[in-house]
Amino acid sequence: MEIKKTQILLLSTLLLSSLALKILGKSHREADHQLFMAKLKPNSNIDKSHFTPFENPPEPTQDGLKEKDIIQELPGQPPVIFKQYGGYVTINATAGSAFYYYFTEAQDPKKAQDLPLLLWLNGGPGCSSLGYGAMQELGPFRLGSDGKTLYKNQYAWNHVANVLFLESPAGVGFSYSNATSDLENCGDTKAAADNYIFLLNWLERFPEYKNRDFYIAGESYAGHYVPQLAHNIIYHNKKANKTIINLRGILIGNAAINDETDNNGMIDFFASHALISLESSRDIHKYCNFSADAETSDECIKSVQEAGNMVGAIDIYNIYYPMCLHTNLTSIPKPFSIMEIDPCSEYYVQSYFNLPEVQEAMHANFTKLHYNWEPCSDIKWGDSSSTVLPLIKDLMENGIRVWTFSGDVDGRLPVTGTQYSLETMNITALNSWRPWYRDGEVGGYVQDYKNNLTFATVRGAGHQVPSYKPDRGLSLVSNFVTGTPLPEK
Ligand SMILES: *[C@@H]1O[C@H](CO)[C@@H](O)[C@H](O)[C@H]1NC(C)=O
Ligand SMILES: *[C@@H]1O[C@H](CO)[C@@H](O)[C@H](O)[C@H]1NC(C)=O
Ligand SMILES: *[C@@H]1O[C@H](CO)[C@@H](O)[C@H](O)[C@H]1NC(C)=O
Ligand SMILES: *[C@@H]1O[C@H](CO)[C@@H](O)[C@H](O)[C@H]1NC(C)=O
Ligand SMILES: *[C@@H]1O[C@H](CO)[C@@H](O)[C@H](O)[C@H]1NC(C)=O
Ligand SMILES: *[C@@H]1O[C@H](CO)[C@@H](O)[C@H](O)[C@H]1NC(C)=O
Ligand SMILES: *[C@@H]1O[C@H](CO)[C@@H](O)[C@H](O)[C@H]1NC(C)=O
Ligand SMILES: CC(=O)N[C@H]1CO[C@H](CO)[C@@H](O)[C@@H]1O
Repeated sequence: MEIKKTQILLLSTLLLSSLALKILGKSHREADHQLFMAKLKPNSNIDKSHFTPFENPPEPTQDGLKEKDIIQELPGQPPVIFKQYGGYVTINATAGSAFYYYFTEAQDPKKAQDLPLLLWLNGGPGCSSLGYGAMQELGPFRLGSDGKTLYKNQYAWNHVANVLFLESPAGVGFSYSNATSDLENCGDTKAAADNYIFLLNWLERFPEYKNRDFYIAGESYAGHYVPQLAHNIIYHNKKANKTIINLRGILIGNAAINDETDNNGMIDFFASHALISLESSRDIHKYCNFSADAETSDECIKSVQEAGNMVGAIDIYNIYYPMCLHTNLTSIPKPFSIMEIDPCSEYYVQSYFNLPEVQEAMHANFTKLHYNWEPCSDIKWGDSSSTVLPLIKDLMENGIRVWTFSGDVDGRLPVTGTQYSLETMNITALNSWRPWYRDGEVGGYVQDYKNNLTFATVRGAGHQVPSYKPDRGLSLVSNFVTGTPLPEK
């Protein structure tokens, strides 16, 4: 393994500066930091080679009943007319592993049978799609500061799709394994294999979705999960010479897709947003080489340390947003606005999912796990490709729609990194960079490339785009699933 002290220091100093507060459970900030640390440490034994699909998925079985998974009502929720389901799908009966899913059918029940199926994955690795995606980003409800009251999210993505949230891999949220080896030995390859097995079995339980147009979406480290799962799907469809899963497209936001350009993009974003000095970024570029197997010089380490000291205690996941300074729940919920997510939301969510009545209503944790539900969990990560760009290219060549988007005030996996990554793919633009609109304002900028790749920014959004700009996020996904251009005015 190569020496990558640069990035260790970079990430420890820059990222942890945003961790002024210690959270009860692990937050996405820590999970994200931890993998990068581990991945870059000399002798980490993390395999960074290219992803390979797995070969022999077990025959899917229907080990549960859809009707038993119906969630009558989540504690504290306002009335809704769409159906919600939650429950477990066995992944490996020998190991005793099962994944928890939460499924929200389309808001308009009359449209549910015509709208596509969309799977949402959060990153980390180790972070919960229930805790982030469903409850703080694109799900139908958001939580109040009392940790009990749910509010409607009128920009929920189930306005345009039937949305499936999956806690993955085993050990994340309510998903578990009875074999401790599963928790000590995960990584990109196993996560993608288990996610594929999950889908095969879930579709047995919900057979009406078997031939439905299917999309996979996610953010952050799901920049690995999404193309890798998509790759498994395409691989097995081809191998069987039939459509086992009708994958039509992937949508990834502020996504980790190519270590070298992701890191260079982060430094340039810091500099161009005046979080570090220009001199500091010039030094880093002069002394550091972030490519997969470059050596690290002392000058590089020094320049990175200096940059780290400059950034200070901000949330680099949304560089202009307030930090969470008071983490306590309130007995009466604070005034709620869907347009301004409360920066302490993850504390409210953490409290909510640990309530026994919530777990019961959601059919979660019936095995009485011996640890609490956390927004992100410790999963030991053994393999993490240095790039997923070849997988993305392969998906495009197989006619899969690929949209990648960037909330443009995220400093962690910023718009610059994604632009650099796309540049290295040597793909051909079909049109020029243009603004797109929502409610008379520029929602962001967009450009289309040959073979169904679209790159869009979301103006003013941080790392979790639907949290910060829910209306613009809904525009994005609705044009994505219909395969139509973002509005030109
Ligand atoms: C299921 O788990 C067992 C025991 O941990 C393991 O030997 C086997 O390879 C797993 N099967 C699959 C398909 O992952
Ligand atoms: C895991 O173990 C518990 C307790 O023995 C059991 O109830 C559960 O069914 C097991 N999970 C799986 C997926 O086999
Ligand atoms: C794949 O299936 C199609 C029709 O379903 C058939 O024409 C073709 O020969 C099959 N290809 C292989 C390699 O089996
Ligand atoms: C960075 O390191 C890689 C691998 O050692 C090397 O191929 C590349 O030329 C270096 N880049 C620069 C700008 O020196
Ligand atoms: C938060 O809760 C803790 C423990 O209950 C308490 O000690 C502390 O005073 C509270 N802080 C605020 C700002 O209410
Ligand atoms: C599961 O339930 C047990 C017993 O109620 C509880 O102690 C534990 O925190 C719960 N764990 C999760 C992950 O929900
Ligand atoms: C980039 O694409 C062009 C046109 O498709 C091709 O001629 C060129 O060789 C490619 N370059 C690389 C580095 O792949
Ligand atoms: C669905 C879709 O947009 N398909 C397009 C994918 O890209 C090819 C080549 O650019 C087009 O011919 C398809 O129409």
